[in-house]
Amino acid sequence: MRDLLLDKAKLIPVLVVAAVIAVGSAGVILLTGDETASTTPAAASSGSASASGGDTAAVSIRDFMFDPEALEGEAGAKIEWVNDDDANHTATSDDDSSFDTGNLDAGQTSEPITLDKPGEYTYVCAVHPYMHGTVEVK
Ligand SMILES: [Cu+2]
Repeated sequence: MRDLLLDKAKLIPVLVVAAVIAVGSAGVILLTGDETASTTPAAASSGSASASGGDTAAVSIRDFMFDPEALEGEAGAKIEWVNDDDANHTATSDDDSSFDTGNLDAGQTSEPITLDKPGEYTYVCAVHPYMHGTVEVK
């Protein structure tokens, strides 16, 4: 019995480290509010992530790319863009009306954007139109 307890105590730091590595490799998929940070192993390989209603998903902008490039969410889920780059960026929907973060300085996080209408939204950085991203609302 005593040995079992010791093993558990040793295991916990290992799990914490594993979780940190998993989050780091999957890009930034943060759910704020009551939720703790979480990630899906599948998201790392596909470059996509998902968020459910009421959650906030974060898209990181780094090295002139959106990470994850493809985000999937339920209607009502919030999305925010975090500029982890040294350059200014935006996340601006291609239809010019669904959303636009406006200019994000280095280190700045956008106001959360909520998409209530299902559909696939493609977006670019208005400063660097070769930067593409997609949000699919279900
Ligand atoms: Cu840009």
